[in-house]
Amino acid sequence: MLVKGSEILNKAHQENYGVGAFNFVNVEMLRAIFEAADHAKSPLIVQASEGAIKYLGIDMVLSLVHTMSKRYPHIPVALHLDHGTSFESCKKAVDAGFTSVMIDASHHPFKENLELTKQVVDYAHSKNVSVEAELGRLMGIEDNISVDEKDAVLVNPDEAEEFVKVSHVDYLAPAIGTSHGAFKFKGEPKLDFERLVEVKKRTNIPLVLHGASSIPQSVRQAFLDTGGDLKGGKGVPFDFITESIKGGVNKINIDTDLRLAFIAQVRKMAQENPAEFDLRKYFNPGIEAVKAVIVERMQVLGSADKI
Ligand code: TD4
Ligand code: CA
Ligand code: ZN
Repeated sequence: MLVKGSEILNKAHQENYGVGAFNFVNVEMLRAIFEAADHAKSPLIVQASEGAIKYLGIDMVLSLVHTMSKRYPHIPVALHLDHGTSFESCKKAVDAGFTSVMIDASHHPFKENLELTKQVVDYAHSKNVSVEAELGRLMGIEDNISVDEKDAVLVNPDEAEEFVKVSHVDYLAPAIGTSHGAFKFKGEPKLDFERLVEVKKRTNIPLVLHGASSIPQSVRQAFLDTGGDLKGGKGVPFDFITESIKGGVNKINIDTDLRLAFIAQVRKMAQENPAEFDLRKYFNPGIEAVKAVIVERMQVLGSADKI
């Protein structure tokens, strides 16, 4: 059943577990995500970026998600706009039937971020839709980064407290050292958990971890085995994910792991069966691989067996 985002995340916040927010750009990814949630008996957040909406068309996004949520009526699912860049973009998603939107104005000065977030919250709440906002920059941090540099890119807990109080935003993504994609950390993975705990204490709402793909060994190996190039890429280790959830994170954004897992299977099929041109033979192994990644992750997050 399609529900508003805060219905899923407030429960996770009260009971201290994480819910995966998985990006999709096609039927195959969306099927894998729903089939995994069904298997793991987990609540679910599916999210579309503005790029995904451009690729599929917003009408297609809605009809795919409606179809899948009817197919699995026992799964509580929220449809979320990932990294909305403007009021108009968020309004379009709300009007189309999304049940959660993110306004990402974190690159603006604090006051402007707050004003824009407030505007989105006012509109979204009038339509019973939840809102996520972001504070700080998504950027890897290193061991030798100075306190001043850290303060410039990571969330400021005082600001977080004021931001949540004034904006009435439903959940907040505080920058604590992650970034998108496969190249999150130059050296060893490092996150500012102290800052996270402080933000949770001051805000007491569900928090969001962006850039939360882990690139576990199985995903890395499958990608490399088929000739993929990951260079020095690495993800957020599972024990960091667990630690983040302990520190108050409830929404965990995962895209890169799904992309890597899917593409490895497509590439494998192409290499092993050069005469094959039935699309389904390429995509079915991709769906199965993505499903396995998600089922395992739902266990790590603690959302498995919650429905
Ligand atoms: O918000 N996200 C997903 C970002 C998706 C970007 O999509 P476009 O290419 O369409 O812009 C995350 O936080 C995912 O983090 P990850 O660690 O999986 O990269
Ligand atoms: Ca941002
Ligand atoms: Zn993100």
